Amino acid sequence: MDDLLTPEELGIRAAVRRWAADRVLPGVAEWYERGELPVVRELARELGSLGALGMTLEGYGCAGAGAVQYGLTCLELEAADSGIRSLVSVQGSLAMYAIHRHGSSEQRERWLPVMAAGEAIGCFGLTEPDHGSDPGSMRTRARREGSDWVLTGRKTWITNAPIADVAVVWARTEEGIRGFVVPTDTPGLSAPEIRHKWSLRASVTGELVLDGVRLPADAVLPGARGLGAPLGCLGHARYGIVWGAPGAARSCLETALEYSRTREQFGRPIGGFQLTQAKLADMAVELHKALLLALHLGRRMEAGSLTPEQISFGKLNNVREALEICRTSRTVLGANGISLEYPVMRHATNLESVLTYEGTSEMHQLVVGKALTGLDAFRG
Ligand code: TGC
Ligand code: FAD
Repeated sequence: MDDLLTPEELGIRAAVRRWAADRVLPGVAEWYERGELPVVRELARELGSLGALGMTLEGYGCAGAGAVQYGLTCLELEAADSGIRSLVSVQGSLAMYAIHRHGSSEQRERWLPVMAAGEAIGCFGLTEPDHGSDPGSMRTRARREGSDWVLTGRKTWITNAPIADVAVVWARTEEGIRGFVVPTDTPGLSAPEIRHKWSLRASVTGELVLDGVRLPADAVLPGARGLGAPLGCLGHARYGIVWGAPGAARSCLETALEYSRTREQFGRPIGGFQLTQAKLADMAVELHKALLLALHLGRRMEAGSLTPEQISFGKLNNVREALEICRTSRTVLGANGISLEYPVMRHATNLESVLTYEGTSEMHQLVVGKALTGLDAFRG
């Protein structure tokens, strides 16, 4: 694929890979085991210096990079750990993207420069305890009191919520679904952490509990009206996952390949057995197909012609195949495959979340199914 990338794209890929090798790989297994991301603020600032936060956005201290440069960044971050790519996706593609696309100039000036620098962390609250795949049925409400807005409800499974400085919260109003920019120190807002996860353990996840959170009139995102607004932000984040998931798969395949050359059974390296080679060959084929698909979608995004259905096609294929590669790599490592001394099981368990968040694989099958048949099957 390198022949299809520009020198600038190759340079960004190399810089992010170096950063991840220096700053993530040495600590990530321990963070994962502890179920913590203790250095998250430091990492966020460093990612800001790399230009990785709100990377494709223009102005406000953002890098204004191309879609493929952003994709390669996601690839290299997820090759280290999906949790780090998640941090960047939620900050840049969800929270910053929502403010950049739908915010007032005051909201942009207030939040985007500090978020691009990694000085402030954002989160994006769409999912609710009773409404995940079907966010259009959300119950969180924003009602007017004089010129103020008062928000009541509960969001759950929100990446970064417990450490966020600002939350983009989606709520039902008399005018339909609207988005709100909520500083997390606003009275009535709390963000308890969700613990005991067996996936994305090096990522902070929590709830957003909104108990009569009073906000001034200018907290609403003026440009966001209807469910299409949050779903449009999801398109951008899903695109990042199309690139990121093959990064996790690449790390697993590289590990399995190296292991197959050195691990001996029955007097020879296991890589010398045809059954192992069939696994390695199939994994390499699927990985490179996924990368070429990501690149194709990236070029379409740069040309302004990428559709939501094509993003669903990419997310469905690339996460599903990446997870399969991680699971197959696990078998190549035998018992060592389940150890944290190798990255394989960590990536495999991470991808179980990636398969579910940003739209489950079933939702993306239904989006593609609707595009093929013209029939909407979301409601039976
Ligand atoms: P539907 O009637 O189809 O659409 C409502 C309006 O939205 C528009 N639209 C989109 N716009 C932009 N991009 C998309 N992908 C869009 N999909 C739909 C649509 O045109 C319509 O606009 P308008 O103007 O006509 O009103 O809505 P529906 O209720 O039937 O639902 C469709 C469905 C199921 C595809 C949608 O609800 C969906 O995508 N559900 C999945 C929910 C989801 O992905 N949640 C993710 C939460 S965030 C997250 O997981 C972050 S993890 C981050 C990390 O750590 O990396
Ligand atoms: P449900 O919607 O209850 O689905 C359960 C099962 O039913 C799935 O297999 C689903 O595909 C299937 N199903 C549902 N409807 C249909 C149908 N019509 N036809 C066929 N099958 C169907 N959300 C945010 O808003 N912000 C975040 O930052 C965020 N971060 C997350 C981080 C992690 C680690 C995780 C795990 C989740 C995160 N989420 C976030 C939530 C995520 O987006 C939701 O989990 C996801 O959208 C699915 O919703 P659900 O879990 O409620 O599953």
